[in-house]
Amino acid sequence: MNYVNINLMLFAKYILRYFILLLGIGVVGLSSCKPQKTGEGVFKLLPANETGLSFENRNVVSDSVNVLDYLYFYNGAGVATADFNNDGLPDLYFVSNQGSNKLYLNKGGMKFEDITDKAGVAGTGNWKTGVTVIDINGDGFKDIYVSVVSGYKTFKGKNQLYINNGNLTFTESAAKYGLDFAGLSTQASFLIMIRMVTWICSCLLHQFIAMIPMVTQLKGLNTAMMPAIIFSGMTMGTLQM
Ligand SMILES: [Ca+2]
Ligand SMILES: [Ca+2]
Repeated sequence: MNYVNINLMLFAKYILRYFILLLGIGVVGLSSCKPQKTGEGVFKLLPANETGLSFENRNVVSDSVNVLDYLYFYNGAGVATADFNNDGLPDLYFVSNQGSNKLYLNKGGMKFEDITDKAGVAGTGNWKTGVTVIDINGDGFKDIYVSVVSGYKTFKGKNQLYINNGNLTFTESAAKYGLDFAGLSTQASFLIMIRMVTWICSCLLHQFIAMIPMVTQLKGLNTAMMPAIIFSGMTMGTLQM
């Protein structure tokens, strides 16, 4: 066997190995490329008749309210998730531009119950735009703040604050808290908490010795003052601290 024949044999050997490797990759690739049905993948689509989540934000076009006259017609209205009854399961609150808002209680096992009517959180106003959840009165139960557009075209209404009564019913209290804003609201952000934390941290860093009396002072802060502080920064529906 001469030198040329040896090289040809080695070349054929490498080609065979390369072919077997490609064949293996092809087999693995084909086996992993089975066609997927609709709803399969990282997430699984659950139908409304299984979950009970049948909310739909259906906007009705009219001569006075449409996307040509109102650019934000199809912007949607928003959804919030929070544990409103403190049972460890996140509940869902959907906002409808023109229809009824919906509160769904999480029953576990991806099953939800529409408790909007008995909770009293359907919302008012004919163009609702957003929702923010915050425990505004610090009682351990999450409250709901709904933003509403008014004063433009046929839009009427005021922002609403639904205070959680702790038994899956709510009491609309926006006027009581000074948060019944009427205007071009889109979405509220309660940034006061961030500002307060920043302020506390700053104080702790720069005035470490005064830490104890300062915290004591904060604990004594009348929580009823907080909404007034928050609202003082609101301009055209946007909270600006
Ligand atoms: Ca819950
Ligand atoms: Ca609360």
